[in-house]
Amino acid sequence: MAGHAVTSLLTALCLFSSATAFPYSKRQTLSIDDIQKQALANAYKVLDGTLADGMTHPSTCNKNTVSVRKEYGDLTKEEKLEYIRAVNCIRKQPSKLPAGKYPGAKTRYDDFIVVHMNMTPTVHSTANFLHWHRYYIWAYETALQTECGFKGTQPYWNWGKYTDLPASPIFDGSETSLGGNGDYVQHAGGLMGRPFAAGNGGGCVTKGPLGNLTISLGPVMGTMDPALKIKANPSPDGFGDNTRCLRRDVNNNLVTTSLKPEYLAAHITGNAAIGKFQDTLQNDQAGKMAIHSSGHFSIWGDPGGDVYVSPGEPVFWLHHGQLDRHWWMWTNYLSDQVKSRTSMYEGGTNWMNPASAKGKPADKQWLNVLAPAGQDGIPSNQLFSTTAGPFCYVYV
Ligand SMILES: [Cu+2]
Repeated sequence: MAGHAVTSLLTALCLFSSATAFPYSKRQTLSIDDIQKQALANAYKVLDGTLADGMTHPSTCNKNTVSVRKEYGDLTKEEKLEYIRAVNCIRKQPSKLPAGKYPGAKTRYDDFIVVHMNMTPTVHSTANFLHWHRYYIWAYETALQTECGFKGTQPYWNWGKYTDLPASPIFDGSETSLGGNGDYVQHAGGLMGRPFAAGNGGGCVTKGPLGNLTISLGPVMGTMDPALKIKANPSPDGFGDNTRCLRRDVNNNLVTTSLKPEYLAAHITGNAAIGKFQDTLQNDQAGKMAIHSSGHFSIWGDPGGDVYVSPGEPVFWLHHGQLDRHWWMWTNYLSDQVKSRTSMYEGGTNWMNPASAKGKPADKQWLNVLAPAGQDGIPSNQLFSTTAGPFCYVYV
């Protein structure tokens, strides 16, 4: 009897002191890891036909064939080296753009930058922002696979995972990183009217397997300290040849604020409509930098901090991979919402023109020379699911 009473008391104490150890479903707030787990479980249900999301899923995309995108730090050493090899390869392949039209486009990698520069006003703060970037990242992953024999999938950077970003597996400068931080140069912080502390970089990236990278396109909308005197492009549109080093100022200003796991989870659970979800993703919120910008400005530098030319930063693809995952989690984590969220579409068609036409789900999206054969001009409503239309992948 006494023993039972003691056990009950201990149980009661435990309930108060560590409620999270118990299935306290009503009070429990979902963590970002819970959201990821639920989203993946539902994505697999969609694939095996036990949960309808309103899309047609090709029979060629199933549990056995679906590809899996992983977090960079979760890749094995061999997987990291294979990704780095493929990135270095695409940076050496010839451009497929019309010769002479874009003098700064020297390689196949540059093609990805040019297309982004051309499309910037119509794919940011617009209805197709998430859709077009999903399609764009997939085209990059596909180019790595088909043009450089890449055997893996596009990795992502889980924003909240590294509280010391320069020391993370992505930026630590080791042979398995995507290059180190920029070398330290004295430079001012401050970012487009926001207070922003300068990090310990600011100079050229010289360490790591992607060290001594150069960039030729841009800048168009640079955000680094003008005192660094980053060379202006000979052409006002940024397409001229302006070969210079790639700079970074990888910093910890945002990884423990607007990119921390609790904040990301609250963003997903707190915004039920796509318009609100997109806007709060892209616009600063109550003194916190927007989540999308926070990823870019945690890397910063040139061209990483330039909205037009940012894909010239090799970690752009990991950041936007995570952005795509964030949307994928939001779409899929609630089984009774999967169908409605999969088709939600809202917003305008031109960032620079608030009076631009409303985007329609049937609007075609374009990748020009980046699209694999027969895969250009896909309507947004075929880009809603990562296992329909041209896609067949999930995130783990
Ligand atoms: Cu973009």
